[in-house]
Amino acid sequence: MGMQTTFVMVKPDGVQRGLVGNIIQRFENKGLRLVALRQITPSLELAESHYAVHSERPFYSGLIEFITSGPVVAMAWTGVDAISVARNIIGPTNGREAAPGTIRGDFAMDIGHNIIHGSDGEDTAAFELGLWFPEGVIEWTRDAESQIYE
Ligand code: D4T
Repeated sequence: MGMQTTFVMVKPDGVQRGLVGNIIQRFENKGLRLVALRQITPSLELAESHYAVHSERPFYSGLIEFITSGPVVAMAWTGVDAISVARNIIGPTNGREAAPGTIRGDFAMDIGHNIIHGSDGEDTAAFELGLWFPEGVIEWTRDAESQIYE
């Protein structure tokens, strides 16, 4: 158990379907802390770097075409065990098999158009955070009380 920062990205289908707010709400509600946020239409270079691990897979070219098809919302979330916590909020890859209550279980019907990506381990998270947020993330503490009362 320890503090981690994970990379999460709402894919073009999630952005086009207007799910960004609902998705951010789930991570905030859980108690994770948003430490970076960026909307971007990924370049071919960025998409190929992100999915380099899948470059030999049969679905790779379709995946690259999809991820570069429009804006995505890239985020970094911090918390204890944030990588596995985020994966649990997201649900398994195939939306038809994902349990209701997870993002994919609630919104996705397809393995390719599955709304959202989340890093699957510490090495991946470090790589993806560096790739999407080369300028780093924001250091801050969540403290609602000090905002509610002046
Ligand atoms: P990501 O990486 O997007 O969070 O998804 P997962 O971690 O849940 O799934 P993955 O790495 O196995 O797949 C990466 C990405 O490729 C798409 N994909 C996957 C696809 O289009 N067809 C397929 O058969 C598979 C396995 C979906 C997610």
